[in-house]
Amino acid sequence: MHTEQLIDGVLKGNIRAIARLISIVENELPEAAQAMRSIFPHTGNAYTIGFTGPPGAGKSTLVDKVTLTLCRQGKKVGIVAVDPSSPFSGGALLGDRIRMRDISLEKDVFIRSLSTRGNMGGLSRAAGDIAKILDASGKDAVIIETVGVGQDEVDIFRTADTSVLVLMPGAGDDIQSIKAGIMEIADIFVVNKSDREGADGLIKSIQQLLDSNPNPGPWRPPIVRSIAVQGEGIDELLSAVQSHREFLVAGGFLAARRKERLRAEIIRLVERRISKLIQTQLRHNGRFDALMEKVIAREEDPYSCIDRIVGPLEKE
Ligand SMILES: Nc1nc2c(ncn2[C@@H]2O[C@H](COP(=O)(O)OP(=O)(O)O)[C@@H](O)[C@H]2O)c(=O)[nH]1
Ligand SMILES: [Mg+2]
Repeated sequence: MHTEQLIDGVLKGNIRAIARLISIVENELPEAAQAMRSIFPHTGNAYTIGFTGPPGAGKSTLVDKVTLTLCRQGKKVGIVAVDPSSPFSGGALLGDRIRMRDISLEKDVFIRSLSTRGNMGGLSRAAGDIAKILDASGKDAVIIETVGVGQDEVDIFRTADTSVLVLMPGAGDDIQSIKAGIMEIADIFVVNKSDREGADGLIKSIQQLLDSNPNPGPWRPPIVRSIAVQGEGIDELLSAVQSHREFLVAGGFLAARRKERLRAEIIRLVERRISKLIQTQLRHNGRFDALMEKVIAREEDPYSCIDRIVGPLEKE
């Protein structure tokens, strides 16, 4: 399939074309950059919802039910599930697949699971690109599920229009164990597994945390109680997402958020390219090794060594 045809298929929502383009981008094949360029003008229409939280909190189950509800409303949904702890064909993802079976059969849903494959730095970029592809393919909503553990996952979580943090009662120190950074960017809290003991206590501690914020923003994150396995709380969650969306649009925050996101993405790409450039240049002409020898012999210090490497770039 030619790239042009492929793009055409993606824009029409063709499942095979979407899958093909995703693997091209994931594997960083030569045609990936041009393809991403071509689809970019067609992005920006889907609403992006991020789900994160500790493993086992019920994110996949919630995403499953939320997707089902959205599908019943006639919406098209794309899902990117990022789980760095399990390889692509691993047990956890297989479990996710099985649980998501009832929705993947419905047309207009596209699910893609991603694992790190040893490349942490590339994960957020891949997830972001896949979200863009799903957006361009005409999905109304793109859902990104990540495990809230590392910086990469926080970066992915940040790419959402609405960020949902899923917690459950009885997970040790409760919210103390969750990264502070993640608490701060959550737009909606979900206390899942409310059928278990401790849900009220967890809600109270989230409330206390929100109350203790010295600089509360104009949006007070609501706390939704759910029992995902029984489908309880899904409508409440979706209406909380809707309210947040309306809040963002009315205040002009959605455009601001998306602008900030693009800015950060461009900066990341520039950094990546510059860093690649420097690495290949250093490796190729052997100058770095020569400089290193001088530093080791104390004929040159590391700081002037850096000047010698970066200096020529700064002159441009
Ligand atoms: N008791 C109870 N179990 C749940 C609930 N939601 C999910 N589970 C179960 O918790 C386990 C982990 O759920 P999963 O959605 O895979 O969590 P994830 O790791 O956050 O994606 C599964 O066995 C689910 O069936 C709930 O509300 N109550
Ligand atoms: Mg999951």
